[in-house]
Amino acid sequence: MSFFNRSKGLGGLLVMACLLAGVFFVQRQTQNQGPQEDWQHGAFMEIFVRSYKDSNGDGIGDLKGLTQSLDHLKALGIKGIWLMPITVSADRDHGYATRDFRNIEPDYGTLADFDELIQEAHKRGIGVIMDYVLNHSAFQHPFFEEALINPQSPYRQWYEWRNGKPVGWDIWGRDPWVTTIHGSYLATFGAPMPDFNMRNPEVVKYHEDNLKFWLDRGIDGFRLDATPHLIENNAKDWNDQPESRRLTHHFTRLIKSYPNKYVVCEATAEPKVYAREDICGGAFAFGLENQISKAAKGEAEAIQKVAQYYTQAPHTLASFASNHDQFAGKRLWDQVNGNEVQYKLAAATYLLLPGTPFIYYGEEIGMAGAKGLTDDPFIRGPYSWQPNEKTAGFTSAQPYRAASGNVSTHHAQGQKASDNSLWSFYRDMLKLRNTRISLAKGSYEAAQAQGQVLAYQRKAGQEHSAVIINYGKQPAAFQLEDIASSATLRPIYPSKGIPNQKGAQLTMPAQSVYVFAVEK
Ligand SMILES: [Ca+2]
Ligand SMILES: [Ca+2]
Repeated sequence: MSFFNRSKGLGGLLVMACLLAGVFFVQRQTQNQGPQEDWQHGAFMEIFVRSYKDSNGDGIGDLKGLTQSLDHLKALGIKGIWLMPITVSADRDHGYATRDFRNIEPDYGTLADFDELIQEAHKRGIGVIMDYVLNHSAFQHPFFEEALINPQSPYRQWYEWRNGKPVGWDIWGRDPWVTTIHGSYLATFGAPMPDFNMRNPEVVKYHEDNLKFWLDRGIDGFRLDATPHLIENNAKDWNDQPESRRLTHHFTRLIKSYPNKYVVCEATAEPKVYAREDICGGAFAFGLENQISKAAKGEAEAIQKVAQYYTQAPHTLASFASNHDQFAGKRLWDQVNGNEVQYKLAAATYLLLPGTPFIYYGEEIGMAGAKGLTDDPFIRGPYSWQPNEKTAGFTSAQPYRAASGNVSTHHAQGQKASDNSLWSFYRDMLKLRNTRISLAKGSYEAAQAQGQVLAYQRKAGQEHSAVIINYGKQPAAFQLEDIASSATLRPIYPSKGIPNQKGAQLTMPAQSVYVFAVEK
């Protein structure tokens, strides 16, 4: 715009400006051409860039490495990618301690690498969302550093400073107030990550501008971190305050003022509420994940809960079996102690249900936790590309973190070469989702849980699918409810169907998954 104004009335220059603007516009259009509308129904892959693929031999994963891996993700049937924080961080690890909200973590590459990733993902019909941390910055963010040393600084009002030290606070067993020589500041997630003062309109504006910065560059949406913690009222009322819900909606509305954008919130307090369109429009289904692995082990009560879940929950929830946080459980491999039959049952459970499924990187190849590590690093290890105990095929050098405990047996190379592998199973489940609209975004009806058998039906337009999963170690006689006697059940997965099936009456083989097209 400024270029155009300056050139006004200058004949040849104006023509050149228009030409340049035209080129720029075309370029921008191509870059912003996002994925198809249905991408928001998944499946997504949650990716920790630091641990995914190293392209330059420094032992740390980076954006170029991920860009080079897009065909690998596409082959699985992935529609979206969630990038854990890729902005400049002080932690140089998970990335949630942000130092610069508008630049790429130097370990990961440059803004040009980001642009290339978005472009290449879009070419493959894959959308990309990134983590955005509203609640706090890094202690080393320049604004906080200024507020810390100078109580007169305007940035003092950008954070939660008190002259004295508030008393009586307890957030998850910890006092969130940190004392300094110039008063104390609030840090819900620990001293290195001071909370912003989200009542300050300047802070809200700052976040709006940062979000727009990435949206204008072509990002397809955001995973908003810790949204129930945006605003604290007092020592007792700090979690999920009405002000935090309103503010979450404010940012969500801004993001969705751009076409075809997706937002998913981390709201452990009330996922079903945050999934509503008037708050976030998407939220992780915390609480469902441990029922999924229990169901996979055949626990009848968990199977009941899984069957009921989406009868009472918005379909805008996002389901998962595990993620990057230990509080959501270990890697699925470690949850089921390497039992691949149970592993597949767990995967089928959440990949075919309503809600947008999020696969945690490495889950699709049966990756175990990192060798010899504990806590969060245990579940955030380098991706197992090849059976190499040292590098895992993740890097040509020494990886920054130990490889997975089962890298020699479970790696992308081997998993993709076998028809019976976990990877092939995930691919088949995603193919069902990607080819049957009823499974991607249809209704959820006739939910049944009988003993260790779960069944439900999903409809979209004329398409009608029935999913039956037997978690038990014995075959089970089963009758699908609400199927017209004139209807036929055409096997979709596996294509052979069930022996001796009579309409809706069937005997489910032990520990099996079946999907049928219900046809008139
Ligand atoms: Ca690297
Ligand atoms: Ca806060």
